[in-house]
Amino acid sequence: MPTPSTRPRSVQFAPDFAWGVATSSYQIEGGSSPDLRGESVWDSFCRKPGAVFENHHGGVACDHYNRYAEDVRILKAMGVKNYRLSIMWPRVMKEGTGQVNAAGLAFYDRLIDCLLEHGITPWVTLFHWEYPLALYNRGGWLNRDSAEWFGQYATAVVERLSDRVTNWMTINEPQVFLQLGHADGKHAPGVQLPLRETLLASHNALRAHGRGVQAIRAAAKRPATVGWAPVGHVSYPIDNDPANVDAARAATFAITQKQLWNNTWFADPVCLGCYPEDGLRLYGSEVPSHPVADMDLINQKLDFYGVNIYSGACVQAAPAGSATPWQSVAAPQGHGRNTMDWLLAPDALRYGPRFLWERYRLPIIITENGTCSTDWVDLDGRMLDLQRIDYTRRYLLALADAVDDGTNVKGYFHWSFLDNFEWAEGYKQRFGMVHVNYATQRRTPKLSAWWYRRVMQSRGASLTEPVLLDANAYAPQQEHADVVR
Ligand code: IFM
Repeated sequence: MPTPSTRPRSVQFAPDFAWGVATSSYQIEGGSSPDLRGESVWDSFCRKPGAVFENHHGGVACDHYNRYAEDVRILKAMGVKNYRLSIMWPRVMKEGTGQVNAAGLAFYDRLIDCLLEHGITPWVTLFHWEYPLALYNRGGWLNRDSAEWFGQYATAVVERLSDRVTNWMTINEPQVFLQLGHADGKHAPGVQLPLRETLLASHNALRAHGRGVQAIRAAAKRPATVGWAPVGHVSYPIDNDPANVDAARAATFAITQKQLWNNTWFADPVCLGCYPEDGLRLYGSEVPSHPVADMDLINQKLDFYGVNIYSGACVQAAPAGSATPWQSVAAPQGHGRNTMDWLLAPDALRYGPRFLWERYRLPIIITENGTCSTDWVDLDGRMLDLQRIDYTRRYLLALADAVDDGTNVKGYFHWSFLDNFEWAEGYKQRFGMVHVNYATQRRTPKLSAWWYRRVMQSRGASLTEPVLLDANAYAPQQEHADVVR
């Protein structure tokens, strides 16, 4: 552990590979006064004392609502050509359904126009966890109408933006908002429902995904490229011995526990039109019955499989007669971990995309990958985030291995562009390539921002070069001056 990767001696991603960075609305926008938008479950969750680290909330966050033009200039200086953002449902419809909030859609209009003026292609996610509070009070994801409510919202967004936006994602990380939010109570809405109800909520969220795809295809003014962005829950092999690779594949697609941290309970219905047999057996009578037509709704044709991969679990083939064909391989003592305690596991980005491509035959886009730290700007005004660079370099080299293995990977979005509100961790964890001082809202691109610029410009070729410690080596000094006020 981990696999001594067969690193290619030279790396070169395809010319049409989509390089980018990602954010989400509540995590960066601010602009939260009642005249600007309605409330989501995250607004109310953050008001619960102790729910979020030091009672932080996203009321102001990075003030991107007011500073988006400056942020787009930074994206441009970083050489970013693709930007994944999300739309906040209660900003578009304060009550979640019915009347459209003109000010809300106008904000996304301005943002999209600004991106396009700077030569940056928007990739838009419709749901990154801000479920409208008004609809939560009507049953939330437990209410079957959720799918239709989401469809109406999606239609309003697509009607307005699809003359300029062609890349769409429906829902982000259903495993997280359903398991952490509805079973563990650690994310909004902060409830601990029994398995039967979390499975019902999951089923309705999947129906909403399907309804969202339909809405995008029906309302799009230009040909739409549609995907989603679930968590990639990856097991990877200790080495590339075929028996260990088979074991890792089996572990990646298994459901072994009565909770939602898995791939197939979500991806099989979306991509194959059925719930997986092992999940049906394990969850048993807890699985809510549903009309057959629900699967047709969920199983809409997608153009890509977006996936968010940060870490993974190392496995090897188990001895014959074991309960499962794989067994865990413990990380060596002191193995790299980030400040969220997530294990460094670059080979998750080699084998995760490969296994998903093999099973679902949809082009893969890494819609999120990155790491956190507790960065601060040094006395010389620099932010030398060498661990983020090394993490990203290792993962991108592993992704290059995936491509060499024959995996159809079409893009990579680093999480995140800006430091931002990291949900229950508040502002403690910093995932950005650009540091944000939340007291002054000053942005300081970290060394990783300039390093990544060179990676994107060289289509990955620079990944095999040693890392330089001077931002000027990656971007002309004037460009730093332009974005650092
Ligand atoms: O910040 C989150 C993001 O909202 C969803 N994916 C994981 C990121 C890091 O935890």
